[in-house]
Amino acid sequence: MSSLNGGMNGRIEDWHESSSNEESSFLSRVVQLLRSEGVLPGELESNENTINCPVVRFQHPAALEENLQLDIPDGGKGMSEERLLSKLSDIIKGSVKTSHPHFYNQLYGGLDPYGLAGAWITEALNTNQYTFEVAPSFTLAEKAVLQKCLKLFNLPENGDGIFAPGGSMSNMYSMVLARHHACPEARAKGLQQCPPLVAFASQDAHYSLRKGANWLGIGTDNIIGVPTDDEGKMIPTELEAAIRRVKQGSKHTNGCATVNGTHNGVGELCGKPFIVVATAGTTVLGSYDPLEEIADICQRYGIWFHVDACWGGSLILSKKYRSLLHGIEKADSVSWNPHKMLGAPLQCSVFLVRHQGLMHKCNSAAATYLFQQDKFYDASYDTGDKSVQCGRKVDAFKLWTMWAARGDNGLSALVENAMDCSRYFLRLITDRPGFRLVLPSFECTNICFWFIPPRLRGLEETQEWWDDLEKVAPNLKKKMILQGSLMIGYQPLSNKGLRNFFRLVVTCQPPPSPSHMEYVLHEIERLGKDL
Ligand code: ABU
Repeated sequence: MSSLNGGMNGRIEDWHESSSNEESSFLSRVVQLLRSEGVLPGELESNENTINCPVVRFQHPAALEENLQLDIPDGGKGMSEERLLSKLSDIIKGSVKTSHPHFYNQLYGGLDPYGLAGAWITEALNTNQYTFEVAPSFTLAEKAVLQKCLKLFNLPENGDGIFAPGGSMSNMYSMVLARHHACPEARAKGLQQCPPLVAFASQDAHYSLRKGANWLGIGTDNIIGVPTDDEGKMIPTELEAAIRRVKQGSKHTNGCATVNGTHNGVGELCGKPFIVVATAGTTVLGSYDPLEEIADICQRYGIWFHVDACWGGSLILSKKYRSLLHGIEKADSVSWNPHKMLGAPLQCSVFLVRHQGLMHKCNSAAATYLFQQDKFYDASYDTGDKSVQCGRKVDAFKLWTMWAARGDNGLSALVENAMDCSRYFLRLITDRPGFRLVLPSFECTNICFWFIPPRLRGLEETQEWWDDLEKVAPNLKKKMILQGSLMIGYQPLSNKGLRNFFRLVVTCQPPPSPSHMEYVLHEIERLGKDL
């Protein structure tokens, strides 16, 4: 094998033949490399507790940059296959193994092997989801899986939906549809045709709403952060009071509203309430807003009701836990990320809406070079015009493959196993010396806690004590990362006055077990005992 660099001597046919052989052998070697580096699902564990690869081999950015040497020289012929494979091996070694059983750092983790198969197929076919013409099978797969999702969330079967590039975009779809619902003139004439539009979400809601308010010209100050209770759930009476205040154009009397701890700088709060976003599974505490009550308020005031179920929506797959999402069937729109708890390959985010045709009305641009209405087939299968995107990946097929392979029961069993393991961890740390829960109980699979090292136990909890404890999580995290033995996230929650605490996120893949949970406990104690 000479190189991958396209050196062309002799006949073009010979070059084609030799380069396609080289490329296919290269692809096989890449798969072998992924396997040997423990990246592919199931490769990491030889048995329950023997893990043959660290979660991360951390290098500081400058050192990693120096070691990887990723600059591509100008001109030149390109690397030999051997050199490129060695470079790829270094890149993989320098990456976090998010499918490692001890990766609990984010609201995603692990990789469903069937989802990966779906992703590989779509990447290999390399098409665009915008028209039936170029994505016939995938258009139908998206239709089928959206139908299944509408049914799952008990939304009308003649509803609509789309796969979006991440939960933030799914939430933004809800905002643009709600804006269209409240003020259809905005689409053509701009926001100056509308009264000031005001959105409501809990103080613990996701930051994408602020980004959406900026992008859509709503203005971030026009999002009211509705207070949450001690468990992180939106308080319906506070929501209703805020809606009334805005409708009456009165002053916001109890200071400035905040969303996720960020000061909104709200002054005059007069305008038209156009959307309420409830959260089913908040980012940090995993709390579920009371959807039924919020739905009723939205109905009473004629406001669009969106449920951000990006994180916690997967619990609807389980008969045992779906009651947490009661009321979601009344939503105007829902977002749900199978790439989070379920382990669908990133990204896989579903946006669902109960109103047939509204996405098209709101988003259509009718490009005549893509969406010709005189096509020889049923052009209603060209779904791209209801999207804000032109180029769109075939994310639906990843979920289709997983769901087809596992069925409702298989997905439900995975979700229940993740819940069981998170409950087991909760039991392990409840009342255990050195551990303190942030909430008395948790609804989802994220468990939040402080670790109190031995030297800080049994002391009066003064301001200084908390100043000290606040440094424990980042220091312990540093040890985890440098040893590569575990990854768990930490954060403060300033709107609740909570200082740095850990958030352990249990996901469905690779299926966690009680011994994984025991490992986490012992690893925290081992790394934290001298802090
Ligand atoms: N979309 C929020 C996810 C952030 C996290 O993984 O914690």
